[in-house]
Amino acid sequence: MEKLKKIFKEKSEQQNIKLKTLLKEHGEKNIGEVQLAQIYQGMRGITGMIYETSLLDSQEGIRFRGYSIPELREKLPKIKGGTEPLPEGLFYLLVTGEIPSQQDVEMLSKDWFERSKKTPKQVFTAIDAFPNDSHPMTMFIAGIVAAQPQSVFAQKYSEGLNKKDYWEYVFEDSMTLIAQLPVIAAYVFRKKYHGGKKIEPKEGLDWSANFTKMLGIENDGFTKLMRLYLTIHADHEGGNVSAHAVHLVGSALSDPYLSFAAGMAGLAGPLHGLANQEVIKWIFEMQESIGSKTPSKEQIEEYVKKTISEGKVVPGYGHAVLRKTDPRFTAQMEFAKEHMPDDELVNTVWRIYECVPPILESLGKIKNPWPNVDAHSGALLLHYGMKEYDFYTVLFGVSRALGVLAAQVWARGLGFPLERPKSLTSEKVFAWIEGKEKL
Ligand code: CMX
Repeated sequence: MEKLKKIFKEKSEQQNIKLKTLLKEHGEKNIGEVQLAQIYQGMRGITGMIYETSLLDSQEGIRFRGYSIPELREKLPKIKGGTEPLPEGLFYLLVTGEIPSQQDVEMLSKDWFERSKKTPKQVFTAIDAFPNDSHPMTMFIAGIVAAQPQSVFAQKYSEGLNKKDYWEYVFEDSMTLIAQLPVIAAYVFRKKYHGGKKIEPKEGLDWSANFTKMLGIENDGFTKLMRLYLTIHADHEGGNVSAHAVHLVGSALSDPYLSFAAGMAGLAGPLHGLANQEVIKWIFEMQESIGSKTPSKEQIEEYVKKTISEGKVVPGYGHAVLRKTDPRFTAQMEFAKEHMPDDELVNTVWRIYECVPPILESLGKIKNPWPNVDAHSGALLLHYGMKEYDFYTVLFGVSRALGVLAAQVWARGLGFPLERPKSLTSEKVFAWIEGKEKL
């Protein structure tokens, strides 16, 4: 791992020098105005932080270090004879800004395998302590928190750590946590649905292949899907709930275990990562209500209208920043067209895609009627036999670690301070509007 650290050290030192000059020469420039409505509406459109690993364009979608998803599917290393990128390569790219070689990703697979074997025992005890009807995200977060006592950052900080060295121990913790997350996630799966029968990882497998092995779903197609899935869910710039929560909590110098657990608590919300389970639940409810596994366009349209009339959202549609079909949806659709074009549920997802946008658009209030990443993923997972849909957000969480923890290493490398924006009360706002008080 010395190579990765060496590249990061050089790059972050150069970036630190550039940023000092930038702030000295341009620090007083305005980059936007904040309207009163925006602070009441979830801070939409307010640019308020630097997050180095990815950038979201509302029309084009996500770019990881400047690369789009189709570009990464082509450029990132794959296993021999493989078609999908290895998520190890994405992590390398996010940390260094460089496309890794085959050898670089193999080094990461090996390093993560070694670290995965050292998952602390209390992780399993903590997960075991939950009743089986607990949500998998709750158990997953508990497992992450139970792994925290091994934090090197927390240990070194308590001994007295120079701020220049923060990044190195945050990197160390991030590597260990990423390596152990598939173990934690797989154990949640085995405990909740398979009587707690744990499956050990195997030397020589990549991160995704070991994950599917530990889940107990050993199928080449599923592993191929996981490599794509774990790559495309990794990062979506800094303002989404999970990334922002990790960024915020990390800014208090809480270690990567604690800050990542905070991010996962955010991902577990139905308007964010839980939407992938909600999509499948909604489709199953629709099939049941209609009495058909293959509802027609007209039947879907009617059900969509019913959902909206009941004051509910159509899960998997809409986005706070994107204004076009999510390229993560498109990547999954392309995968499905290649590997399962005749799957009934996948075809239903595609029919829903034809029906939902015009209906949402006709409401006249929704800013993005197009599908997001969560609209497609469940149908792919079900195709390979993963029917336990309340587990889907855990898969999202395992992937998200790659982005938010790479970003955390950068945040500490660049010495970002405690995040602490100003808030107001409505009383203060009214007094300001009436000219009685200044803001
Ligand atoms: N179905 C029905 N109504 C929707 C909707 C949807 N899918 N998406 C937005 N709307 C409604 C909003 O509830 C809001 O209604 P009110 O004015 O009555 O409150 C109105 O349209 C305007 O919302 P918006 O500005 O277009 O969207 P926001 O930025 O406020 O919210 C999001 C974005 C994702 C929370 C929202 O689109 C949504 O709830 N989608 C469904 C849940 C989902 O798929 N979430 C996953 C997002 C991706 C991820 O993070 O994983």
